[in-house]
Amino acid sequence: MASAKVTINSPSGLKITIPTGIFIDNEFRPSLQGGQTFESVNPATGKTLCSIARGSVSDVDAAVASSRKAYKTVWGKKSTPGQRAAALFKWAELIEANAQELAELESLDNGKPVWMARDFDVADSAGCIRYYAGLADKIEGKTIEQVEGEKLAFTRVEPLGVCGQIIPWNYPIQMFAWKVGPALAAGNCVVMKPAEQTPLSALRLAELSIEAGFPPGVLNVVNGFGADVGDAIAKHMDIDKVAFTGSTATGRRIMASAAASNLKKVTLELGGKSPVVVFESADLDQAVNWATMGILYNQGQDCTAGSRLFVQDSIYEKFMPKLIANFKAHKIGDPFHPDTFQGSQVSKVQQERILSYIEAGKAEGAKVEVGGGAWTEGAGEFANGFFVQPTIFSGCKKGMKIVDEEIFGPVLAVAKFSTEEEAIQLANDTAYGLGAGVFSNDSRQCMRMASALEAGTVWVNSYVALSNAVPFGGMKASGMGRELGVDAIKEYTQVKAVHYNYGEDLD
Ligand code: TXE
Repeated sequence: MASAKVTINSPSGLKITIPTGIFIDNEFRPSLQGGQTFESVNPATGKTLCSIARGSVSDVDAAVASSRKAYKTVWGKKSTPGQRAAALFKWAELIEANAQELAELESLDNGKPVWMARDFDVADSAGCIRYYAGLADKIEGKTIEQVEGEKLAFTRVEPLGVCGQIIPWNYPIQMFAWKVGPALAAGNCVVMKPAEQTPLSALRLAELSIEAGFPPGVLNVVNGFGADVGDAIAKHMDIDKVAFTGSTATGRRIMASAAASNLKKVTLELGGKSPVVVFESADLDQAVNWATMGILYNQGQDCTAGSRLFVQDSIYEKFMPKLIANFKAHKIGDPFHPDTFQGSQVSKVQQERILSYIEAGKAEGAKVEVGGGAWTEGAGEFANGFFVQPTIFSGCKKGMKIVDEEIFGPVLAVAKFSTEEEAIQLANDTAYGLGAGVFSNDSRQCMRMASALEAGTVWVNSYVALSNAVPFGGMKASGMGRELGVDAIKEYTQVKAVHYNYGEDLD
């Protein structure tokens, strides 16, 4: 059985105490299936961090019943926007007040550098929740004047009800915030399933949500595995919407389960194989810096990772040595060291998956310019961690696995192009459509590219940085629906039309 709380001794000296149970009705409980548990591992050392409750189908049923009750009695139409905003604002404040502890917990569970987790993941998550707190009282319908007779038509924008949310392990706190922020602000109740690789920060966020003042049942968190907890959410007959971020294969399964059960609404944020195009007029040093950040940020475990780089042939020879030097300068290793840019991959499974792609790249004839294997040299106490060297392949072509498939690691595939038309053709030649980058000092060319690139987000002369106010999501096989910005509210509300007759009698 999961103990109620566990204390993790952080390398910084901080003692981090978290609840370990399944979070239902503002309480942490053992799993209904025999109190079963699972372990969470620190990927930087390979050592077990702690053991926590492992949810089952029965726990999902209990969480959904709790959320449905809260929706009908205290949240949804029984709450005011002001109440929802107040709890969200308070939660954001508590997240900021606990930023260092949350960042260390995230780093221990995920492998990313602590400074990155604190200054970006945690800071942006508090900002995201605050953004949606501010939107809670700005959700509006409209009146429609063009109706015949003495009638008025207007729309109400209403919450959906109970939303299931299934998130991945690459940005555990941030994916949590992106999903719950708009859902709760709009009046929905949530059953959240964190990824089994990174279950810990969600437990602390849930604990803080009690202090923030959310009534029991508004937010429930069921940790566990995809095949049972995730699948039960996707198939549930009393969940009104499922929001998912993860692999394209799992996204397909979730959509099929939603269709086969109660036709719940579905939004999907899936994988990518995003292109970055560098034209000859670009500021090369800036393009090198952003392109490096675009693939190495978060150990390359980013759905918008700029994993295909296209460099105009006229600048290729000047560009590549700068890029290689930049990769070599990135410090890899101890996630608690403030100079570390690249920590560990999230798990052994992911490390092995990335290494197998690197081997495929070599076998298929691409040239390794830098990196090309696991990082072990000088690893010291991190020798059993799941690190991968920042790797660049040149001479990459369509048909190679490293060009066609999402690697989700610090591996960049580089190719040359000569004309703008060719760059557009190469960039769009993928099933995915999540992100794209263009570097050029020709503003007309930048605008042409922003229009031509088939991606939900196009960065011009930058890469990877997002804003809570700007919609984010995929075209093509990268998914459907948008997160962040006002657009995300639309994904958590439904429009009801009201025809109001104030004078026309029927004889
Ligand atoms: O993903 P999964 P995995 C990509 C990336 C990575 C690959 C595999 O390429 O290498 O996916 O990662 C839950 N029903 N991305 O296997 O399986 C699971 O428990 C319902 C890109 O970890 O998609 C977890 O909570 N849920 C991505 C979540 O889905 C299920 C981020 C994601 O896991 C389920 C992560 C099921 N049948 C991986 N099976 C991005 N877009 O950012 C699993 N899950």
